[in-house]
Amino acid sequence: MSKGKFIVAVAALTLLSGLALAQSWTFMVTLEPEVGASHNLTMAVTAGATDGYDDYLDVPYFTPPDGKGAFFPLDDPVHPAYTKLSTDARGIETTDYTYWVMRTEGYYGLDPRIAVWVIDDLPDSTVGFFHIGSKLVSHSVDSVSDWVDMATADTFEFGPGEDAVVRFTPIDMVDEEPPYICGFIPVNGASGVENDVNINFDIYDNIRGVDLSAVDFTLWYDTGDTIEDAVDLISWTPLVGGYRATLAPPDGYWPDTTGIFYSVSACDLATPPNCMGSDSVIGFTTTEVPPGYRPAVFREPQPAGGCD
Ligand SMILES: [Ca+2]
Ligand SMILES: [Ca+2]
Repeated sequence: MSKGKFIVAVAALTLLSGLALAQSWTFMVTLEPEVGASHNLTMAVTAGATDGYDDYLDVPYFTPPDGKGAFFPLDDPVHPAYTKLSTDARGIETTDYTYWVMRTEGYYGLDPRIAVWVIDDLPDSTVGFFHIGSKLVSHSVDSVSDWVDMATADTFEFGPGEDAVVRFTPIDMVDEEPPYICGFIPVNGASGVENDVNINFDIYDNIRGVDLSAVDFTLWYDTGDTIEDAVDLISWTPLVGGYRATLAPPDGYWPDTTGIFYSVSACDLATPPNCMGSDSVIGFTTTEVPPGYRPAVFREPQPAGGCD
């Protein structure tokens, strides 16, 4: 290897390790199950760690003689000896939430348990965001209904019989933009549109994706007729980052010389969802078809359907 290539290789390795380090972090939460009792639990993200037990990265927790403590529950069939951790390291995940469940044991008082942390110790916001909530011990993390932003408070109360749960949202998952719609065919305001053309449009959403179950679609004619349940007549074709909608005339042909209108809006799959602020309203007018005559097929040049 020439000296120049070597320097480039070293620079590339340094850059890569810097990126990996940027995503490695530890963060400690202290559980206080009753006045005067405190137990530190450390969550970590680092390359090479897994959801299971990792030698040298996870730290096992063993219940002390008095039976009072706190731990991260672990269910790892490969390492059945370890069911409780005091440091719980996970791998670097950029496209999904990571949850840490924190559980106390040996405390039977009815007062709330308290989780405490230092806001300044939270990993940099360029890494992601942290929320805390609670759930019944027997329930899954999906049952957490309220999440508190850990950058805005430094304590959290949870009840006897409950776990505290920390949720980490990697920065790549943060999505605050609603979907957008484009690629309308026929184009808005078109006239003389043949009576058998399909309606097409594209819905895109960056990051989390379009929630097809939340698409709001209404179809009506300038005769005053509204087509019931028209959204159910749409077929959806997946695109990169979205979907293409195709809607054939509900009765085979659009009515002649009629204004056809539809409105559409959508939300994404973020929690809470980002929804379009207003509906897109599109209209076109169909051509007249003399009885017994179908015009030769001639279509106006249409946009390809992209959004650029
Ligand atoms: Ca682990
Ligand atoms: Ca979005």
